[in-house]
Amino acid sequence: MKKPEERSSDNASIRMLNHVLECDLSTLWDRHEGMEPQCGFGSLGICCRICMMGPCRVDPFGDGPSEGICGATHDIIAARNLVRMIAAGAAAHSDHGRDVAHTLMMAAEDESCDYQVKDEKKLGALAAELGVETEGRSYREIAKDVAEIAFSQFGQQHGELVFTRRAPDDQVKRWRAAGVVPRGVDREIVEIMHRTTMGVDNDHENIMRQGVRAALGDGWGGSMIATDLSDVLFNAPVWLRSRANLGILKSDQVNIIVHGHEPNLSEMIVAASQDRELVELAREKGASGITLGGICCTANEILMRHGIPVAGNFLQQELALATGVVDAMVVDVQCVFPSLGKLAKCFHTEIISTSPKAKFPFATHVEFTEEKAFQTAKEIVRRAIDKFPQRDAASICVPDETTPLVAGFTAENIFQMLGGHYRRSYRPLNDAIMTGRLRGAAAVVGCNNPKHLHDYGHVAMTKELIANDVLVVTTGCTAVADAKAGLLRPEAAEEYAGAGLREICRAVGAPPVLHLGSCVDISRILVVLSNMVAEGGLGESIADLPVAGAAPEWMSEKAISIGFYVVASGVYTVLGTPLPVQGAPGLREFLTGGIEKLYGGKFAFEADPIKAAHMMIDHIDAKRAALGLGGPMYEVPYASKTSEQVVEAAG
Ligand code: NFS
Ligand code: SF4
Repeated sequence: MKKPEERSSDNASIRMLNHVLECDLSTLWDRHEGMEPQCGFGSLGICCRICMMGPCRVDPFGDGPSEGICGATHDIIAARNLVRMIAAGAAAHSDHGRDVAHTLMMAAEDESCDYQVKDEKKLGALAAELGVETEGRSYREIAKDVAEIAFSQFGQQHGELVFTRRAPDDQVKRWRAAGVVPRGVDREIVEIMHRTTMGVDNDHENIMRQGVRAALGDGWGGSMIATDLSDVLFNAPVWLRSRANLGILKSDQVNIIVHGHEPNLSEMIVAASQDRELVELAREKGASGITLGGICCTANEILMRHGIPVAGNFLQQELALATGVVDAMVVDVQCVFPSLGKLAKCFHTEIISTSPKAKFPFATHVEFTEEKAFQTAKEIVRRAIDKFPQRDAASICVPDETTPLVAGFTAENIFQMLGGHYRRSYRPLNDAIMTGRLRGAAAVVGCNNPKHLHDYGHVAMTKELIANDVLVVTTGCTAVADAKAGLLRPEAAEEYAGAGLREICRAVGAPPVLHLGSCVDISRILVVLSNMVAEGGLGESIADLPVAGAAPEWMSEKAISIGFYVVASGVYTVLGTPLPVQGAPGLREFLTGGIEKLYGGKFAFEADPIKAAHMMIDHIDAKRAALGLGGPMYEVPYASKTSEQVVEAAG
């Protein structure tokens, strides 16, 4: 069995892993080790369960069967499996977006609704973009029209998703040429399911085309709607300070963890946890107050908008329970382990499921409806308070670790930061890249996965990039990993960044790693990239920018959908675990090579985060060279081969 230090690189998690060992509790790491060796056919993507003539598996070495019973080859089998994963990921993000659109509609129609439009400025900007009449109309009327347009994007049968207009013309031209501009969010997902059923689409490149189309419908559709409408309802984030890691839990307070994804629920729990009457009730039960913390992307949602501290990321969900001080863990949808209920039985903790879409073993179900949102949120908080006196003092173990952080960056406020108060445009950012003060920018995002040392990939890669004057933007569980490692503090620039990035961070007081929110907020990154192209001087499309992306520890189907919309938007993207295409040589070649001709981006696979960071920097330098830009302004630790070419190109 692996030692705690071989499972996690995060001190609080190591402490908790020692504690669970002492208490003889099992976690996903034990289950992961018990699963080894994992199925080779599945890992390589060459097991097919699409019809019941099978299941079939084809031989990766050429000794056994080279075709399924129907004649499907390695490439066909792997491509069908992969696009079905895209369909699931895109569906998850988009259903989240649909729920937010539903809430906006309710807020618009019902004055007494618990949700109301909080950010009228963002609503106005969206209305203008979508061509909604604002003159002489109430914000409710405007919100109704905006929600109606958002709804229409899901079921639309033809045309182009409205937010694809945000992309640079050159990128849209590529999509049109390839026939992948998404028509409707749902339509593209359904078409994947049709095309991958037995005996339909049997050309791996053509199958991938539909995968790209559905993924673009996620990034420039479902996820973008989720982000923009959440901003309208709950306020666009502003930079703020908070803290991260399990040490935010307080032994003398009622601790509630919200875990999952949709802000509809978590926003109301935030309000309920601050309700006077409930705080008073907590005091009556002997607690000194109520602490709320988040896990997974819901953590990022309430961090970004309220500064609520983050308890941890994906692989810490069981460890949080093992502290013995969590009175209730409230879950909605996505990334929630079905193991939680059983583990919680060893403690006083109540697991409360809330979504009709997601029920869990040994959990109490308190159904959350938008119509009775605040009332239900209060009931949930009350349940947590009632649990507080039942804690078992002997089983409590709360690690001290918490790290301060700065979060709350958006496509709208990022340029304010980089431009300062007097230059509110993307010009300073582009100029910094053009002069080489910044070598480029990178997005490091995604999950945790027990196949990798917990958090190590995120943190090591991020440090290597900023040391080389690459500005990093982050979301999701990477953002939480970077926060815990102290990389979201402005001081991190002094400690870890190269001279160029350090200068910029000093001038504006920003951290070298910018937290842009949850995973649906990767749509913010798409907008940032489009704005950089529009600002001028860095080429005609996103594919020309000296930028790269990575998901060092990804695990979710959602991450696959993200990977595809990012690659199809022109970004070179390095994944820590390969896509399940390693047993399908033609498909693998296409995704790591040929796909670039169509969209400008492609995939690479590299488990070592430092090597992966260097691949990203090589790519950034090659893009600089292609733009005729010189090398980095200051000396950097990693000089890519391309850097010499960059210097030559600049004469
Ligand atoms: Ni993203 Fe968020 Fe985390 Fe991965 Fe899960 S929480 S939507 S999928 S594990 S980054
Ligand atoms: Fe086998 Fe073909 Fe059926 Fe897949 S679709 S299970 S390869 S027969």
